[in-house]
Amino acid sequence: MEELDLILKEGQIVTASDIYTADLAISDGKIRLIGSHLDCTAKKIVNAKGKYVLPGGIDVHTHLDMPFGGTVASDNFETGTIAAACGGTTTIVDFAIQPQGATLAETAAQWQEKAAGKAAIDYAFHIAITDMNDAIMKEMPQAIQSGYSSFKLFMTYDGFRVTDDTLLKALKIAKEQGGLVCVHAENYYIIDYLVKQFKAENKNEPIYHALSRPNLAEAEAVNRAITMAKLAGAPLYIVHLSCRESLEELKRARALGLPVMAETCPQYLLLDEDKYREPDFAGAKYVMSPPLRHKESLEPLWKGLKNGDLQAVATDHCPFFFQGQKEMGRGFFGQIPNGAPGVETRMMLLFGIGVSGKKISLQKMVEITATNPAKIFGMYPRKGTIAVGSDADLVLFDPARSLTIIKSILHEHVDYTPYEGFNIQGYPVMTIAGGKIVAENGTFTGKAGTGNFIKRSAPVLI
Ligand code: DUC
Ligand code: ZN
Ligand code: ZN
Repeated sequence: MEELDLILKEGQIVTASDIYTADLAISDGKIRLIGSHLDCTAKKIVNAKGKYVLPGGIDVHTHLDMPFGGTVASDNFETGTIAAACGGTTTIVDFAIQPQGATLAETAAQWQEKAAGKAAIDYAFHIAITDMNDAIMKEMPQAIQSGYSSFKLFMTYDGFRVTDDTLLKALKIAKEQGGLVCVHAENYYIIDYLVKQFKAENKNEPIYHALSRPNLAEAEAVNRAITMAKLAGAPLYIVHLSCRESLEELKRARALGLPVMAETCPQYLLLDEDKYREPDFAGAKYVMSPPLRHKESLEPLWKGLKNGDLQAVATDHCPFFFQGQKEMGRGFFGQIPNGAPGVETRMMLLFGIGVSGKKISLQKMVEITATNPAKIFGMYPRKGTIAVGSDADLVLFDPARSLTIIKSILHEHVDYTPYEGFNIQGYPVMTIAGGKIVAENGTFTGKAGTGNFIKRSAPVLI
């Protein structure tokens, strides 16, 4: 047998279905052996006793180096993936946003260039179609063949949004070609009307961002997207589902047996709209779309995860500096760049609050942070589980370590974290990506540029 690179001794291996004690051996970036008291040697041996060994996190919703709202998201593929690695995430699926007039191939090439030589962990791309026409529709099958098997369509945002007929056509093509359409579901007209009304009334503070995007504006669009998917006979994935009204629409669709899936994000599980009322314009830190919701939505979303109504937790990591970027909107909430950081904190929050707080089980955490994302986005079983032959992408959690999250311990290239002061029980003490230790105790030990592009296959519907 070839020489092994790394053995993790006596860790508690956690998958979406099991927890058991075993040794785990790695070589050439793959998991080679799992068993008790493996009788072999390796270049490096790690004592994993007392630690949980989880599949590395897969974050299927990031925006790195993205031009948006008159500025550019502040993490690039180097800083963003280093932050991800330090937080226990080993694969991201970022959004390649189609510039107006560009082909899908040009869009993909542009984002490949942003990531090449920079990414510290593996990466893939959804293509966000913002300028749909017949030629783009004809290009969708080729994009799917090339490993870009999911598309995002925005139902709101000037310059990005598509009309319902376009959504319907895209869903049909995706269905025929083994692709998946993801939607940002918010009703454009409700938001446009309310934003204009608040502006006319000189209501310019961050709280009006939330008030101009009510729960029903999301739930209506979720319902409409589900209707289109039903008409097309196509699967659908709803990104950043944020409130209980939308969850009700999702549950109704799934109860009918429709292949509709959705993610929520840590911010919708842990933060609420009171944040927009923080003094000195600090509420701008939380301006994102959809906005943070009333407290009433938090528990239903946790319950939705627990019960399997919601399939995944991603971050919508889209950081902008408070100083100089968020401040662009001091005079009017509509000019605050939409987005907040989160790629580094997702896994520690889900473990440290979700699992330790008994809101979800450890296996559920694996399911929603790795296994389901890998299945839905065509990477399973190469990724998303711990099995012989799978990529050696792992995160070790020490359940005994407690920590208060503060910006200075994080690597996200931005001047704040929405989770400042959050106390967590359990911490990702080691991240292994492609068989290499890339982070240890919050320090990056890997190398930028070693991440690989992952070509994705058709979705597995769950
Ligand atoms: N929402 C955000 O808050 N930022 C980026 C894009 C999005 O949909
Ligand atoms: Zn979105
Ligand atoms: Zn997004």
